[in-house]
Amino acid sequence: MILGCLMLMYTLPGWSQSAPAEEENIPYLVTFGSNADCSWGDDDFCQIFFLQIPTTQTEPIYIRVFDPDTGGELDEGKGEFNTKVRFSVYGGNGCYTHEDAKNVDPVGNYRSGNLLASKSFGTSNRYDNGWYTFGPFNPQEGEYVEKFDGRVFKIIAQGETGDDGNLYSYYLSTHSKENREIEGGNLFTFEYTFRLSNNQNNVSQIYPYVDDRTISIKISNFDWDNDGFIRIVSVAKNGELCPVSGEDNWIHKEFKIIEEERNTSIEVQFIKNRTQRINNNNVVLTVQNQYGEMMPFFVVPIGGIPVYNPRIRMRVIER
Ligand SMILES: [Ca+2]
Ligand SMILES: [Ca+2]
Ligand SMILES: [Ca+2]
Repeated sequence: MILGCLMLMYTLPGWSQSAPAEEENIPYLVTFGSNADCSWGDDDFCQIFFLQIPTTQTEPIYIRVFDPDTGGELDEGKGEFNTKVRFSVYGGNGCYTHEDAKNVDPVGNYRSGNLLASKSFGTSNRYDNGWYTFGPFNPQEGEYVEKFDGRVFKIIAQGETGDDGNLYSYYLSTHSKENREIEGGNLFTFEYTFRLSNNQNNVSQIYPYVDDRTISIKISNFDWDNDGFIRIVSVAKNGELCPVSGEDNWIHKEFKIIEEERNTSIEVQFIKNRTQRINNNNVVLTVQNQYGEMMPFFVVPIGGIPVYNPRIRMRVIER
């Protein structure tokens, strides 16, 4: 498989295997309790990440969750903290390949596969500013996926009760008490729900992967709250602007994809509003191809960070 080879070849040594990745410059993931108001920035109170483990990894793996409870200084309270969020780890057949697992909305059998571990975290603060570790898991417990030449696990964060925002992050590790990268490992999602920095000079970026069947992409963003700009960078796009959503609504924009952009990552940049300070801004982002299939965001960008090439752009104009 060409795709499999590409995905193996282009793992970036030293890039952090956390979600969000340090290099994405995004402070935290966010999932709200099930009674929250969507206008706070989470459209469905559910976040699904996949963990990609290369076949070369035979030692046990761990998925570590930073600040899994809701109630400390990081988290976003509405009135008193009363929120519970459950984290569940899945492996086995269908955990990734079942189509409901790749859907943007948590409907149908998105909890597909074998449930390997599950824990609900409330407001206790026992893990405030600290780590909870799921595992060890034998890599063989993941679902084998040929195009990754590896196995895939899934972790679902689901708001159970309450109306507060749980901020947290993940680290894929070879160690139960430390963050140690898995060589060639990666994490990806089809719907990225995260907190933007409060720093007005901040630029964050995430990296959807454009496969060889893609001729156009539709980028959707939710509850951007007019916080600056969203720009697209690729080998052929030099910061094309994506329209942004306001409060509690989705905005969509389609972009054509040319041959040179296939089998590369594109960069979606988030540039904070420099004139008006927007604090505690939670947003959701998805990318679909022309078939309406969701496209994955990898925390370690496949093929590396895309660099705009004016010659490719010129060839597009000449065509
Ligand atoms: Ca509350
Ligand atoms: Ca938290
Ligand atoms: Ca928002």
